[in-house]
Amino acid sequence: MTTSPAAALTTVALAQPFTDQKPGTSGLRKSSRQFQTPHYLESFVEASLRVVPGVEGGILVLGGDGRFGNLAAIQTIARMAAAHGVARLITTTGGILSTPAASHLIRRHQAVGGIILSASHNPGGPEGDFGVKINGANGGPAPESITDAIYQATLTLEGYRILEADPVPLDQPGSFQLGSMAVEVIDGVSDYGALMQQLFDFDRLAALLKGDFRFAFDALHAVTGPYATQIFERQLGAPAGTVRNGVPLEDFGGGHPDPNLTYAHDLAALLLEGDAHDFGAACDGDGDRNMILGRRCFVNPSDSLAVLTANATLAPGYADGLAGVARSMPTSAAADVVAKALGLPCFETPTGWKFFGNLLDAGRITLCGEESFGTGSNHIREKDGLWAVLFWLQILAVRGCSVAEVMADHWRRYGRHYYSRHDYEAIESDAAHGLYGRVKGMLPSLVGERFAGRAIATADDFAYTDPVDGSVTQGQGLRLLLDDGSRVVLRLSGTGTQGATLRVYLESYVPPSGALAEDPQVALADLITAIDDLAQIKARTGMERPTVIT
Ligand code: VG1
Ligand code: CO
Repeated sequence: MTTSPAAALTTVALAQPFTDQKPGTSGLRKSSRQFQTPHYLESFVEASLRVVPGVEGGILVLGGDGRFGNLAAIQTIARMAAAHGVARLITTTGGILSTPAASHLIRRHQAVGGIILSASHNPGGPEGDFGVKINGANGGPAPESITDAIYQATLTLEGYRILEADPVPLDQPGSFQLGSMAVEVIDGVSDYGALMQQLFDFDRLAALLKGDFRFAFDALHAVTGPYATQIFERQLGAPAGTVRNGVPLEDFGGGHPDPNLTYAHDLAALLLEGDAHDFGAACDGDGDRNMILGRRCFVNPSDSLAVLTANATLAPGYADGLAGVARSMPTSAAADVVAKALGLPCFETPTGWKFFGNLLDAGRITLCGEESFGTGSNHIREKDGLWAVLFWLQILAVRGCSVAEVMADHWRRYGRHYYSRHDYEAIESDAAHGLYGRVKGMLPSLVGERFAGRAIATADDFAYTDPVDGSVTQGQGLRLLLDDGSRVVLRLSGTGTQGATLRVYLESYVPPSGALAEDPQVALADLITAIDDLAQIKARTGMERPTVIT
């Protein structure tokens, strides 16, 4: 054990508080440039350390996705944690810690919470984005009561406390002392691999991956590289090279670490335009998202949640069945249909993983997911990219069929929810809010009106009452529910950092007897045209087409 010499406690005064540190859908996310502003990171961390219960004398988990700014921020936060009386700080070699692995560490070590440095799927580097996410003792994203209190604290912050000390070496595991705080540097990968081994049948998966099944995993030069290499190649014996772009880079190799058809185009092309692979998957910057591809087959994330729900008992960790499922409001109702058939409770929450926390803690759900490539379960309190990939491998191994066959069989049984999300990114902020405000104002007059050949049955701004603690969250998205069960939802993103991002969610259900093999953009064409007419999207954004279509 080494003791850092010259450890002295300092209070740094702020000339004035920062007024823009309100966390969005998932933590505080800003440009790297903004985070380089002197005292900017420290302000948000100080507020968080004051607000999160139990920090003094407690255990804290700290790590990030390896992007530009990660290592420097870890050193700063470690010294601040020491100044706030944290008893033990758990951090990782190279500062590499995925969001799901952080959630697991918090729970395993009964920490009071964790600080995860990531702007998730946003690009990194000096010209990219940085972010800070605060998680609570259950391992999940802090609820709004906490993030609101943190924001309030930043608004009146007079200064912050920090220990002056040498940096903690992060190049290998070890134990250190920072003032009176113990620092443990651990390998962030092994605990997570062990957890996965409890949930899935690794012998069966190894047999699949060592056989002639061809799998390509793209880590997009983000945090899952070391985890995927450890689990797929070392633990399960997949051929070397199965994991692509597996070395985390500060700027993700200049890419956009967002596992969708636009930003993970190399993998998408490999699976959708070629026949050399049976299965493809990718995760995002911080490892909580997943994209699933089969040979010439893209699995929509809403469908993925439904398939996992329908096949859950094939995985050892879920062999006893599920307590219930939940999905975020804009996620398609594909999982609802499965839940109904299985007699399971099904919940609809606002966008953002923090809203699943209470349901998971109360044991009311086992699986949950979002249309934005997020799927997870009660094994932790975050969505979990590699978990979802392993779950799919488990299903394919047990059923012995292709991804396309799993999907076709699923739709034949439950019907198909044609679904797409159209994102209009980096719109000028006033234009986006003008568009959104106008539709919001129109809602009361829309009920009963015609829309894409159907009638509008409900038009509202989604509000949610948490069934566990009764808290109410309003303003979560404009919904047009049509009389045939189709719907269109509009939301403004809470994670973007440039201008505003409008998300348009489109959904239409076809029963098992209907046409199940259409192109979703064709099946949804009338809804796409109708919402553009109603919301004047092209005219008001000046954009001919969405930036990203999922
Ligand atoms: C987006 C997604 C949302 C997700 C959030 C955080 O939020 O739509 O479903 O929970 O990102 O994801 P928004 O407000 O931009 O729509 V992340 O992966 O991996 O921090
Ligand atoms: Co993420």
